[in-house]
Amino acid sequence: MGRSFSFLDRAVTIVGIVNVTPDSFSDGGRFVEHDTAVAHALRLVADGAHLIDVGGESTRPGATAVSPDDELRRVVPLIEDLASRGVPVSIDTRRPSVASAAIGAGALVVNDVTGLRDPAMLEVVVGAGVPAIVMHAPSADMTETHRHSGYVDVVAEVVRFLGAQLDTAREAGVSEVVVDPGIGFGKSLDDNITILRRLDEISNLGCPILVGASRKRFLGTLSGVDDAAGRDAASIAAHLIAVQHGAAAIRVHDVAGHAQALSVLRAVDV
Ligand code: PMM
Repeated sequence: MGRSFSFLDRAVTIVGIVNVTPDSFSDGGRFVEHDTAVAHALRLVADGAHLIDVGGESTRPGATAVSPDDELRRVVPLIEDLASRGVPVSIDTRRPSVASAAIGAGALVVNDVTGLRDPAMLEVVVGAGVPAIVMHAPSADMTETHRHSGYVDVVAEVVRFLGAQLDTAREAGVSEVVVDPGIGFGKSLDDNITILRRLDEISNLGCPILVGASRKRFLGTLSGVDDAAGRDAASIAAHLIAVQHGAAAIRVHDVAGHAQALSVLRAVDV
């Protein structure tokens, strides 16, 4: 189709989240049905999303495992539908087979929460010539990741991991890499705060940074809001801080709220 996506085309890329999982922690699995998911994605685009991140497997602590076939069944028809409407889509998956099918269906970006650890995933990304979001998680195994605690220096560890994955990706020929510190993935409240505070240190890697804090548990702890869907104001605060510290992309549920907040930031903070 000749379409492509680059994170370098605008100052801040707003990535809108569409989870087609029955157990997503933050939107309660409301978007499992195809038409509902399409309508929601189109709403996010109308609200100002530049990219729609489609995921078919929840990575939250204790989430039920999804078979590759189920993951494919959830994401492929949705991506086909969105791509046919000209909506730029990223695929949020850890599985090379799902990434490959999603690209075949029209996805323009691969978002891998295991940070391209799997050589087969690297091969898919290089073969398709698409940008990759490379996220830090302490382990490729999500149960292990959520059990992890205790960094000597969380930012140093995130920079070390992302730097190594970035070198590997560049050597393999990945066209564009976006790095992501993986807020909430095997990180304590203090770790998440430290990452936001010291995000500038990740900029030294010399590629765009994506931050995904939207509705996450640490924002519930900080704000006292138990219901994830009620944490949009806290999410906006976290993402504005991230942008001021160098983030070039934010992954969010409430696109309209973030677009509104960014318009103010853009006017004041050049
Ligand atoms: N967080 C979640 C899922 N995928 N991808 C990236 N790149 N960064 C993130 O922080 C991230 C992600 C979990 O949150 P969700 O259940 O709200 O999607």
